[in-house]
Amino acid sequence: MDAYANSLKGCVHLPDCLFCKIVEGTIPSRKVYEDDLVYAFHDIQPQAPVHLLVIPKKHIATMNDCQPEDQALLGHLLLASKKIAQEAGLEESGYRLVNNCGRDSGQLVFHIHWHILGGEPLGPLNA
Ligand code: DGP
Repeated sequence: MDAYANSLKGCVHLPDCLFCKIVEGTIPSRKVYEDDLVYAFHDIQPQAPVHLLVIPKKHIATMNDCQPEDQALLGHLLLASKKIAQEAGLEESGYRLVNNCGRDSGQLVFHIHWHILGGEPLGPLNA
């Protein structure tokens, strides 16, 4: 992971990407977690009592744009999501981890992200 983190140093953020701006701090956010590779913050339009977004600092637009070299980053992000959910008090009750990919999924922000949703029973996905 150190080698991967080093490879991301100097990683260019896209000037027009909302979530790159949040990582850089030029757009404010309510941060809940940060490490070398990952940033997490409260969603501005919560769909559940707890609604957090977990993003890689590296700009990747969608799941379709992930490459084999992103394997370590994606694994790291999922394990960070577990820790973030635990710290949000969701470990016992459970939570939903959602990635929207592309137009039909409803993806609005094209910087890959995972929603952590919880804090109440969420119901079936197709409800
Ligand atoms: P998606 O539809 O999967 O692309 O979800 C994008 C989410 O991003 C959506 O739930 C609302 C959230 N969002 C959009 N703009 C902002 C913002 O400026 N700040 C924060 N914290 N969240 C945002």
